[in-house]
Amino acid sequence: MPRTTNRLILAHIWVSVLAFGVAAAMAVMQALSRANLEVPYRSARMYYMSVTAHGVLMALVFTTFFIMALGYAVAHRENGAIKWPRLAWAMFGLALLGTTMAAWAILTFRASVLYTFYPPLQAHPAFYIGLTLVVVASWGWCASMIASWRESRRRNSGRPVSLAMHGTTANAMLWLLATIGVASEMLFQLIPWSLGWVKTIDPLLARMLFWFFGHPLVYFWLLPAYVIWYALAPRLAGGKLFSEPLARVTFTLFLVLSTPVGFHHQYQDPGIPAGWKLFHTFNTMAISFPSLLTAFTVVASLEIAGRLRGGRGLFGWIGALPWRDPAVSSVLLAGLLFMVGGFGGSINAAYTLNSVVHNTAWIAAHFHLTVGSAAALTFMGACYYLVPRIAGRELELGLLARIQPFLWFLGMALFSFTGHIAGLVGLPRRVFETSYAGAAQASAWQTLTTVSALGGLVLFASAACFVAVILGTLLAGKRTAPQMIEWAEPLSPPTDGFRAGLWDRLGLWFVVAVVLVILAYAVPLWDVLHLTRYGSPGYKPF
Ligand code: HAS
Ligand code: CU
Repeated sequence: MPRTTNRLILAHIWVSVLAFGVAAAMAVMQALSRANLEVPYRSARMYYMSVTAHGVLMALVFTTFFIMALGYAVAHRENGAIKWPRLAWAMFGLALLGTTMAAWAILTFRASVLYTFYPPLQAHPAFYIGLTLVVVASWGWCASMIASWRESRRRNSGRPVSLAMHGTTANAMLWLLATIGVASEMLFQLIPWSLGWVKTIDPLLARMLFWFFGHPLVYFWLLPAYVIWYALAPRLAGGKLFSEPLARVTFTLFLVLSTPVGFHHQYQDPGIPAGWKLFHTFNTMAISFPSLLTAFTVVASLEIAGRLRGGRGLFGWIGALPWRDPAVSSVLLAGLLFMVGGFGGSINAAYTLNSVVHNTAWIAAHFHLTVGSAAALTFMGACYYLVPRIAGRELELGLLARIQPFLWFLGMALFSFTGHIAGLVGLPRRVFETSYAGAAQASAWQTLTTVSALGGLVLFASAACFVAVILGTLLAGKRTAPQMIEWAEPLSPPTDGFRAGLWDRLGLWFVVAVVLVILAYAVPLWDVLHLTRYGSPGYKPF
């Protein structure tokens, strides 16, 4: 690999891992605070600053920088070079500048608006402008991915591009479509309002634009994890990918169906007719389907690996898998947690059940099993494989790397399973203290929040292991020659019928996705823009 591509990828990994470390430290304080334990400097002001920093740094910075790093590694593996390296570096600089601006605003208490930044809570303009810069930079990454995909198709003259490139490109296209929502919200609403150019803002319109972006955002996190589950994990586990065509279909379905579902975050919002909410519900049910396909294909691939390694009987193959390899155990454990988290997602998506769980601790528990486990744990495991290969160094602190995924699993189980139950008995999400001045009802969740806090401590131990291993490897690992990534072989090669595959034509499916988005959003957006609207001034409670 040319050194400049390696450096580019490692620069992204550095930002990603450092953001992760800071965000993990913030999380401990939050978990202890919600268990009503006295921690130094505990106050509502500190809590909401910390939750904002944790959400933004974990969900938006750690993930996005890792996803860009992985994308460049995939594109490099595909074509032997990445497209437009200068642009890639410029976009890295822009994303870093944006991150620094947003982080400054948050850490100086000027942007305690949480990672969804719902108005009328108002932040310093640097927060909105900073995040907008990160989004603009990510568009440069998307262009590079799509250009790499096109080049690979040209060079392969008709043969399909690698599955990893297919999945990464579907994700880049999905992201381009999704970010139209947040870019509009930033440019037409939040930035002019935070600068004082307009006095009021329409929260409903802002929420619609946010969730237009916010739901596909979750698949922007998930698809790189799926790239690793399909294209890397079967090989690392010692097996083959069960069905490559099914895997390709999965990524294409995500491109088509990820965006027209945003109202499942707004079931309880006024101003959106029930019929439109129902349409988004149907689409939500449809978007669960590619994850069910994934559960089937990935588990079948793992079974092949387990049996090739000598596993016998109905479940014997599970024990035969290489659980001691952290790049594999992280995928296995992330998948197990995602089974629970994904099932919870289907509950969220049902209107009547949503009214029980909306805005409760259940939701925070749901997304710690999805983005916090399916995506984050997979990314950490992938780092153990990628970083030594790209940096040309041996993995340091191997023992810590080996126990880290298990600690994460244990911590997340303690944190999230209790969170789900606490949500069902009524504990709201995003409250700073949960004793309600000793109200009788609050005793229902006191034990649960204590166990949850214990989970938070275990998670922190796991996070510390991860940061130590990666920084140790980058700074002190024994030098070796950089190595290429090796993708998993399919069980049977793509057939001729599939080669002409409709599912590979991502440009066409992008157009289908746009049409579906117009169907799902045009009328409700038009209504919000044309009916009588009420603006709100900004609020800064802290
Ligand atoms: Fe969600 C809220 C519905 C998936 C993230 N979600 C959130 C929020 C976040 C989030 C961050 O309908 C909170 C937003 C906020 O702050 O307000 N979600 C769903 C549905 C799915 C789903 C239907 N969510 C995700 C993923 C996320 C994510 C993925 C991040 C990466 N979610 C909702 C709804 C809400 C919501 C409502 C709004 C709630 C409210 O009221 O506010 C589906 O995509 C899930 C499908 C998944 C499955 C699981 C398949 C299982 C697999 C595992 C295979 C196992 C293996 C392991 C490989 C059906 C693939 C094998 C191991 C061995 C040992 C053999
Ligand atoms: Cu969603």
